[in-house]
Amino acid sequence: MNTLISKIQIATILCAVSSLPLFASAGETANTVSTSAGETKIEIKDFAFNPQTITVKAGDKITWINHDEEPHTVVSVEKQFKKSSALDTDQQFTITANAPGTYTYYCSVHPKMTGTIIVKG
Ligand SMILES: [Cu+2]
Repeated sequence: MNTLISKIQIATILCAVSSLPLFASAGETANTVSTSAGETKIEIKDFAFNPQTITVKAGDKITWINHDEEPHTVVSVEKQFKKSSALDTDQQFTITANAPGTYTYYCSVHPKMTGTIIVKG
């Protein structure tokens, strides 16, 4: 019995380790595509903004989409853009990045959720 359990545990660990590089490369690909399109998407999932930090050009659009079952908001720490309403599942919120600078934001429902937007001129 003990042997069986430890074999399953080893298999689980190996599986988790081997899948890590796949996730990393998938994320890089998505970043490149969305940045070149002039519209960047930020997914809200598992109580986190993903990607947490983005770099865009002035004039680009930024859209958040909530994939959680919980409502989330997008609120600028220094009120640099209008805050969103509470986003329900699959709801989106879009802003246009104007003045170059660094914008930090958070979710007012879950203040530990934070993200950063860097707008280049
Ligand atoms: Cu939230």
